[in-house]
Amino acid sequence: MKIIDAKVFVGGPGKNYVTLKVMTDQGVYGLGDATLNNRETLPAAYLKDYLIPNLIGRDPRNSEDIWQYFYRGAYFRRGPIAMAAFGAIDMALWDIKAKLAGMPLYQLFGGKSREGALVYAHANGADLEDLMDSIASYQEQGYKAVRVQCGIPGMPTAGYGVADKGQADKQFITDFSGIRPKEEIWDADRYMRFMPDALSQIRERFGAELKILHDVHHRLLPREAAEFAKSVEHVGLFWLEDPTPADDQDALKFLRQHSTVPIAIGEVFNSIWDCKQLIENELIDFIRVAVTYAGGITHVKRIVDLAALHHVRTGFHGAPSHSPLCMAAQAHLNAWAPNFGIQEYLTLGTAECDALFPSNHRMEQGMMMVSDEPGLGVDFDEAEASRYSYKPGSHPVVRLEDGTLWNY
Ligand code: CS2
Ligand code: MG
Repeated sequence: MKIIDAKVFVGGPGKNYVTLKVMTDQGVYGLGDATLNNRETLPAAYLKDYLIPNLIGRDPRNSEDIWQYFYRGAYFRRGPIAMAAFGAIDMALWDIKAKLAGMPLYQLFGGKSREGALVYAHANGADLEDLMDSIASYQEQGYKAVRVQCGIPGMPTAGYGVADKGQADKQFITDFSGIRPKEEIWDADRYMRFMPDALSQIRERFGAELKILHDVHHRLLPREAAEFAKSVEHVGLFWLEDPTPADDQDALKFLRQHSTVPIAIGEVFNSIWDCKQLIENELIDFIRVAVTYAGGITHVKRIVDLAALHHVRTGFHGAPSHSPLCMAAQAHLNAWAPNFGIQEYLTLGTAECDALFPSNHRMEQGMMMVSDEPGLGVDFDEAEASRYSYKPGSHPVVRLEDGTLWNY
């Protein structure tokens, strides 16, 4: 069996999905995702200029050897662009393998460990009142877990993950007004004064059952993060996400000495080497890698297995920018992983997106139900794809009030 061709498509409804289609001489094809948010053209170029010419002619069933060939063959290790491109090929090859077996992908990992995967939605508000309404609306839709982000009084710009007043139901995706990032202001003091009490009020209003998550988005210093974590312990958070940038993995030891709040880190990591120390030293409780950004199923499954040895559960990244193909790969891992924790979920569900990526993956009462179709269980409509093209966009950058550059 041989790979005879592969094509890359860039575009989508309000997003720049990078979709890879790998064709074989037996008519079976596989789909993979290389959507690196805000840098989409780069994995697409890597795929077109280097990887696809070296993929044609290979046996698609040898996904491990093909992964090693590209990873080791690059000589220069890791990096989000390369790992997203390898990830797309890897996903497509697992899709082909499972289609050949006539089984949904999770069967090749060891079958189902659960019927549905718990997901969390994104509630937000320009102020606490808006945020409370947003949480209530997700609860009414059946969500059992909600990430809560709130505008901070006195802070000149809204803050990470927060929409304008009354706009909380708008999904946060890239700003497509141009390639030059907007700027936001961060003020740790105002945040530390406001957010712990806001979280207490949310717990009081919604009661013990709601799983509450909060994302600091890499903005605190290690000492501030430890103080913050300590001050929200009584809230009983499901997790506190990215309290510090985590480039300095040792810094998390300090936080751990001061608080038992569950910590989730990893959405910016792209290999097992980025999280090995955090996992082996049991400094985190949830690993947040995405199948696309971290080299595909072959590599992420290794991370999940390492995490399982250290009581670290999964909480795969699933921001609005993630393609339904990445979400499907994660749905199959979620169905199997003995150490599954939760899944961030925002991608599926718009009519245009469903038309581009038809699938039977579905949401039921705050749980993601995996498709039983052979393979990843997602198709790609090329006629729909021809309606979309690449749109330049960017994440904001963040500064302190005096102009110092900070972490988005
Ligand atoms: C985030 C993301 O989903 C999350 O938890 O932190 O929204 C992140 O900002 C984006 O994925 C960046 O591309
Ligand atoms: Mg995050």
